[in-house]
Amino acid sequence: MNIIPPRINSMDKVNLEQWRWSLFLDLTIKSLEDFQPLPYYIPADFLEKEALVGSNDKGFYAKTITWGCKTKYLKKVRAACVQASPCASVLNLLMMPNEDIDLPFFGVDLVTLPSAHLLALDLQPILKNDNEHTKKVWEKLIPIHDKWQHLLPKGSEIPQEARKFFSPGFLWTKIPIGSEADQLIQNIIYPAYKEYLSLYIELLREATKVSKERSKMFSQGYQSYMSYRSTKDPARNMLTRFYGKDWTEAYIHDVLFSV
Ligand code: DBV
Repeated sequence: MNIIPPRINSMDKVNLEQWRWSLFLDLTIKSLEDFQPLPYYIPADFLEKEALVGSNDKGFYAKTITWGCKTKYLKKVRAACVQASPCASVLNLLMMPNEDIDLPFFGVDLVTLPSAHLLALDLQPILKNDNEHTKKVWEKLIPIHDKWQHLLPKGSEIPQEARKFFSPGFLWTKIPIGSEADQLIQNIIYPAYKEYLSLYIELLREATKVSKERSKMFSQGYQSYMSYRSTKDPARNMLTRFYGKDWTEAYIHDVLFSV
């Protein structure tokens, strides 16, 4: 019998049967290897969580694993990996730079639901109206976005109040479940992901420290982003259904979007 030991460290392997997004996470972890990644503390109840949802004969297991690391310039990289067949398969990834470094967030939401895939990729600005922060990123990001977005169905409208957290290079699509979707994920989403990630890694290599004054401004943008993500987390209902309110609120506020 193949017994998998419990995860005790945020960088321990993610073993999730049937999980759709392994290639994406593996590539991400590999891309960070050059930056001497280190684990950081995540309480055991969030490193790995499993629950039986519903009654025994009609129920299913919902498992969530959190992978995380930090590097010199990234105070936190964390991946929330959810497998709850037949309900959901999710990779939600966020790379958070130190506040005294001029870098955007790397934000990813790859979500498979029973009827559709919702797929989001972005290099999200910390301060959208700060030209010095955004220009050098957008110059390189927008061509990548334009290369792939037109090959995908459109996603739903993003609410007005949320737009300040997205870049003009936000790749966003909703694709009905089926073999065509599998092709699009393999032939469009995966190569697009590779290019978004490579750009982020290139920016990370070139990243520089900012002045104390700019760092203060970044801190404010940071707080505002985290507060938006934690208040509006679209996974809240799903996670509450799986694991209850207390676990979910602690996960969202203290693990996923804590500053
Ligand atoms: N979204 C999260 C986290 C998740 C997660 C931490 C742990 O921020 C999953 C899991 N996203 C998730 C789920 C759904 C969505 C939807 C389960 C489906 C919710 C449902 O239909 O019940 C992108 N994700 C969405 C939506 C958007 C995004 C716009 C649709 C919301 C809606 O229509 O109600 N999330 C959003 C985004 C980033 C992101 C742009 C960053 C790139 O992470």
